[in-house]
Amino acid sequence: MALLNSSDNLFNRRGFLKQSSLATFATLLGTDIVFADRLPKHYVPLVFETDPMATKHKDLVVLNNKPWNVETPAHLLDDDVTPADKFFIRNNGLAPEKIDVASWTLTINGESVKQVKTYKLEELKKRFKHYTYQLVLECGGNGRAGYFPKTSGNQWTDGGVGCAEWTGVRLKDILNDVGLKDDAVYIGYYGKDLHISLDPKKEVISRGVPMRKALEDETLIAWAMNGHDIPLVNGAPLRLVVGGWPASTSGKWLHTISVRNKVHDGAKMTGKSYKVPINPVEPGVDPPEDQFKIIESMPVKSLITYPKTGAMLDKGQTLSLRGHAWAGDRSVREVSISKDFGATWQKADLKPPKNRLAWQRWTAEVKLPQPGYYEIWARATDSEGVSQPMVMPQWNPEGYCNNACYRIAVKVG
Ligand SMILES: Nc1nc2c(c(=O)[nH]1)N[C@H]1C(S)=C(S)[C@@H](COP(=O)(O)O)O[C@H]1N2
Ligand SMILES: [Mo]
Repeated sequence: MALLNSSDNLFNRRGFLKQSSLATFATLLGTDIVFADRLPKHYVPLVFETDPMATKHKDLVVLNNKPWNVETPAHLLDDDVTPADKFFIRNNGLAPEKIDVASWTLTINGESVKQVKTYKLEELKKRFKHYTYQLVLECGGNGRAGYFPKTSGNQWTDGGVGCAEWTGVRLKDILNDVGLKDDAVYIGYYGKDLHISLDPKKEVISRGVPMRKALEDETLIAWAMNGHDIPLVNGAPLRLVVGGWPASTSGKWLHTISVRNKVHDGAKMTGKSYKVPINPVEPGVDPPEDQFKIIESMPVKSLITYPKTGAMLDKGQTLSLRGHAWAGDRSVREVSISKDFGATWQKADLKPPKNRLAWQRWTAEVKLPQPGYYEIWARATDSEGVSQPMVMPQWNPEGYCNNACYRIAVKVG
């Protein structure tokens, strides 16, 4: 699917498909392209042009299609549970073209397993108890567009987040079945996507979490999203789901989990990826690598999902607002709304989460005194008393964890 527009890497200098690209296509297709030698210049076989957006809501916003990075406008995140067609996409490479569910396996290996074990997907479903949780996945780079100075990477505004209902087995049940050595400290995942260069030896992304997070009840190896197969672009047929942490830890197209005796050192665990400076830096300052730490739980955040920004109200009409709030590993204690640029705040009605690590619904009724322009700001506070910043939070060179208050514009006629 996502091979569309990766063409720069596919062709040789004369514009014909490289031998290596042809070999990759054959592997992905599970068969040869007959007449491959007659393909026109710069021609990508149709089967690889399938658009992942075909399965998504038409108003999702494509930030990048090479690889696919697609966000959800806030007003489309209004459902209690995010439907699959409104769930954001963040690919670092090229999604596998073909997945064979019947032969799909999960291998557990690494320095810290007592034995290497491989399970067929069917076996996982049969042998272990099933669990369903609503879990928030938020890209570590969500909100990046709000940082000044600008940081490089996909310019996510607010829509790199969703809370779907995931069904699968607990990672801890599988690890328990495999047997761990005492020195296990971290897990790392491996998925079946392909590096954007099409070099099969290059890893796309292979991240992980410390054992304490891996062994939480809600950390799932999931095959279903909202009661249906996971969409291919979101990681079918099997993915890791780690709620509350950067969604980069939730490996898609999962085939292997390694249990490590050190911090996992796969692609995007090293360098500055998904890390922030240990000590706050002045905006624009990029310290050396050894002064960075890995992002763990995501910060408290909220969205106004109704109405959409730009709403028009009649004079005297009460503004009915709603949205969601979430706080990484924590819960949300309070959501407050301001109609006067933060001078005064009114408490919203806040529901408890469906389960730990799910987002929480909030609603509020706001009276607007007279015709004119207003801004409505929403601010959540987590269970430890930490609130969202009004404007830009601590700047960091990679542009992660922007949890500034969400705002909408409203006019009363
Ligand atoms: N195999 C694999 N897993 C992956 C990725 C990827 O590119 N390849 N992207 C990660 C990142 S950075 C994010 S934010 C989430 C996005 O999940 P989604 O596309 O289902 O929204 O998947 C994570 N898991
Ligand atoms: Mo991400």
